[in-house]
Amino acid sequence: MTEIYRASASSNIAFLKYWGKKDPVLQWPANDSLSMTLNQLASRTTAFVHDADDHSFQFQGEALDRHHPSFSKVYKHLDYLAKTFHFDQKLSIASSNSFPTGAGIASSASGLAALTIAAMASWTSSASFEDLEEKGFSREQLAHLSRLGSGSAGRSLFGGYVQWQAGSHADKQKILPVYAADHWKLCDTVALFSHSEKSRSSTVAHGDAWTSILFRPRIAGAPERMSAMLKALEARDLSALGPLLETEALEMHAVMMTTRPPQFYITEDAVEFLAAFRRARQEGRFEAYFTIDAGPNIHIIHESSAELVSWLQENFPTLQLLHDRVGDGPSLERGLN
Ligand code: 2P0
Repeated sequence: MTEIYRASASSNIAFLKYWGKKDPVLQWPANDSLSMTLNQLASRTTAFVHDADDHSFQFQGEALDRHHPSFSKVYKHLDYLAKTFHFDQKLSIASSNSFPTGAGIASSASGLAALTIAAMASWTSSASFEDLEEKGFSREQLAHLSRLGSGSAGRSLFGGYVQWQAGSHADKQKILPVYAADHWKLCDTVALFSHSEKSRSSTVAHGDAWTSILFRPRIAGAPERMSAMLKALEARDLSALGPLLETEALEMHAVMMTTRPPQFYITEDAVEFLAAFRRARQEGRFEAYFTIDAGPNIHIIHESSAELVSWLQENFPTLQLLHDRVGDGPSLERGLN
């Protein structure tokens, strides 16, 4: 019998986006970001030590080797962790997502968070987060290790509302929970406009951000927007948070559209949807606000609005929706294989 470690980590939706890096090697972001960890949109990853020459990785049941273009970062991350902490054993990893990969729901966030937890638990024989902490790997340290795999993954190590602070130096970064999930039970209804892989990976596109004339003014304005968002979050004030969410998402996409090469993630049907959505809100049909990540899907943030759901069903009966809400953060358990 082999001990097997099962980790689950949910995706997170950024309210204030991480876009652009001061240092790509140290994963030092250009600005602070703020996100809500989701509940059901998650990656589930198992890991166990195996007697082999290399790690093995399966995604949704398919074995993928270290040269696979979309998954080489998994092996790279395992190599980094093994080298840093002198773990000699090789791991057998299997992972699956509860949502389509590469379609603008941050699959690298949940994926690299769950991978980091499962791998570190496996190497250190830790049955829980408390065990990991006793062995010197606190939740915040795991968040930083996850961030090195993929920036946004760091925020998925905590539930509720999470801030990633860039700090004055790359090693002064902080990832911390700001409010637990029960502070404000916000929902995220995701309107899926594409299931396909992104044309340009986020990691590559992050590097392009500096070529946009809009990027430096964006970075300069981020602290003020962060303060306003934190204030709205503290007061649970959706009518204050909502417009900030929308401006933030549109500003990030304006940066993306003005880089060299320009990057258009938002599709024509999503633009049409947004026009109808804003009109309906103006008419008082519901209170809800959108945000958009590096993909075409629209995330609608609301306080469990039944009016929103009926409006969506009436007006977009064929549109695929994923309903989620703020979640409590990752889990870890140990079993026998
Ligand atoms: C975010 N995104 O804050 C922003 C909003 C997408 C749009 O973080 O290079 O996959 O692995 O650190 O984390 C996507 O970037 O990039 C992202 P890497 P990552 O969620």
